[in-house]
Amino acid sequence: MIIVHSNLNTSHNPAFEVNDGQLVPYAESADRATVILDALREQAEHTERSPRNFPLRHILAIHKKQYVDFLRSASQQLEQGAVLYPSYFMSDTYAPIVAGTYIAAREAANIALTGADLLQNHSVVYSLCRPPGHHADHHAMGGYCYFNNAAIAAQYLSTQGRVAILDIDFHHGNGTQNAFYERSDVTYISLHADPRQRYPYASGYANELGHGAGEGYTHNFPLPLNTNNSKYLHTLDSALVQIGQFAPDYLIVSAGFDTFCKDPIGGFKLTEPVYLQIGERIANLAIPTLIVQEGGYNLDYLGRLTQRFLQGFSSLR
Ligand code: SP5
Ligand code: ZN
Repeated sequence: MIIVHSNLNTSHNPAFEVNDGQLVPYAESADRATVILDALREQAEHTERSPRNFPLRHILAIHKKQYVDFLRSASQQLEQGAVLYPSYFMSDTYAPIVAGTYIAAREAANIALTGADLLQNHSVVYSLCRPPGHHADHHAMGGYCYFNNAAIAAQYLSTQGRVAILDIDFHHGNGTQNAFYERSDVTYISLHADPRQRYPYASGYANELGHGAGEGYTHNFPLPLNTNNSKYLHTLDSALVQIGQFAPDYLIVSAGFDTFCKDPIGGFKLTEPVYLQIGERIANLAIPTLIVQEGGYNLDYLGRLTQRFLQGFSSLR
């Protein structure tokens, strides 16, 4: 497997998030990328690549210019250790700005774009993006996300073919859904916790199916808390049927491992071995696939879960 990653992610390092008015340790820590990379380095079969720098216009194709400018200047003006919660361009209390946020978020988008580019020569690529992206909206950061890495890669690939996005993070990818809600050339399909019960609450319902030209090209599969392996795999199969019918040229997987039973902020009951099966079933579609890292917060297991999931794609290599 080709793995695209960068050390620049560590410059984004908020110490806390605000949860119900309380400061709690930031779940989306820089250690996440480290434990994933360490685990993948234990497996001999991977090739590491560094991202190249793509022009800003690829980010501006998904995000409003004023938002991108604000994030850059706000971030660059902060002292080391300072934290900013702006009153605009922010959809919740889970995405504070620190001094290194812009550098890390820009690099995460470059990691996704580099991965997308590598699909010219490889049938599957893993982009180890951090910070994650699927909650980042047209002009708002939120849910640990700043730039929508998967949406930026999808937009980039959509100039060369039809793109399906499969989002298997525990949380609904509201930002990604919004980016393509009125388009028929990019389909968004997501399995996630019932938004009546978990973040992002306001979207991810089964009756959100797209709008205008995009009607019928968004599909949400909300699942109740405590969903187990068999129910999850059964629902995944329905989602994969939708993708097969769309017959995409490219597949982007927004891969979050916060569906794991021991995830500190999740609420499903998936166990370690099932991630191999999830990977295998997706790989069976036999579509050129970019895997983009989203959530997953149990640092003791995150590396192993990523290993198992990527192992499922061995047939595509
Ligand atoms: C990319 C991604 O997975 N974003 C998730 C955003 C979820 N935000 C709400 C989480 C609230 C959990 N608060 C932490 C409590 C620690 N005990
Ligand atoms: Zn998540």
